Amino acid sequence: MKDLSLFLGCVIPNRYPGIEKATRLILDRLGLKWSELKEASCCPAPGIFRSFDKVTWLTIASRNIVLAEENNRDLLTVCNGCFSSLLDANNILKNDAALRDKVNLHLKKINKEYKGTIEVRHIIEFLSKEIGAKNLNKLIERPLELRVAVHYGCHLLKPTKERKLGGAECPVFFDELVEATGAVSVPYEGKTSCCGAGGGVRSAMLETSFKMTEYKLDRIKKAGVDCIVEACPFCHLQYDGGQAELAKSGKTYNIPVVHYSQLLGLAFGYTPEEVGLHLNAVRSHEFEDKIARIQKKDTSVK
Ligand code: 9S8
Ligand code: 9S8
Ligand code: COM
Repeated sequence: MKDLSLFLGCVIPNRYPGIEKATRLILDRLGLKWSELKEASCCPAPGIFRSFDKVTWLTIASRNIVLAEENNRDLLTVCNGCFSSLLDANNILKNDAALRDKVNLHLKKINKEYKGTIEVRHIIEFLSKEIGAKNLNKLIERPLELRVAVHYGCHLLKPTKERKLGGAECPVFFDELVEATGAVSVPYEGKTSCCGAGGGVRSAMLETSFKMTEYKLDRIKKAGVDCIVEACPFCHLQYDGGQAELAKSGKTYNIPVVHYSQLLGLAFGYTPEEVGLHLNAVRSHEFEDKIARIQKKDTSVK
């Protein structure tokens, strides 16, 4: 396995820097060899660029991939959209010589060349395949007694043929990692449906996108959970910012939204502030008190 280049994308640095902090903390704690990918651009966002112009999408994506190739590192994403864009671009460019030539003509103008020497990973599939839920569980210091609604997000699962993660209808790999922290993944209706943000829906049809979010939040609320856990900052933004928006028209949910990097950070004993939960629009003191109580109780095996 190669060392890792961490690809942050746009939403984390601009909106939820706490997710970046949490990711740095957990990668170090896991003893992984990683560094941030310098000079990266937008992946670019798959729902927008890929839908409009294939060669432009592939060229921008390939530049990011080449930056990692130059360091001989695999790309690690912490966003479903970035994973989708970079993984699909990498697969296409590895297998389609004609498109590879087209893209390389553009890259030549900035003295770069796509070679196809690295892999694109997502934090959830990486932890699931390279460490495994059982091993991860052994590293947990503060088992989190929480009821959690896991949101996979579309791009982590689909298209299933390329993701190779065991199907999109009843996936378990993310739930297993969540349960490795001591939490319980609570089933709910519509679990694998979209949060409402992706595919340009949030940008083009904000109202429709919030209707989809409301659909999810109603069902998540019914399940009675302490928080939502996702692994995509765009889903994070949609659930967190979306609740703040919906509250303006009198719909309050007050369900904290937690990226998996933050959840694992909490289970490693980092405080809610250290993993950046205070940067969410929706803050629940009940939730933060619960985490504080869990963290005071020393349950680590001596
Ligand atoms: S980069 Fe630019 S808009 Fe975003 S966060 Fe994830 S998908 Fe890739
Ligand atoms: S779900 Fe549907 S397209 Fe997506 S992955 Fe993240 S944002 Fe939420
Ligand atoms: C969603 C990314 S994670 S995009 O809006 O489909 O590009």
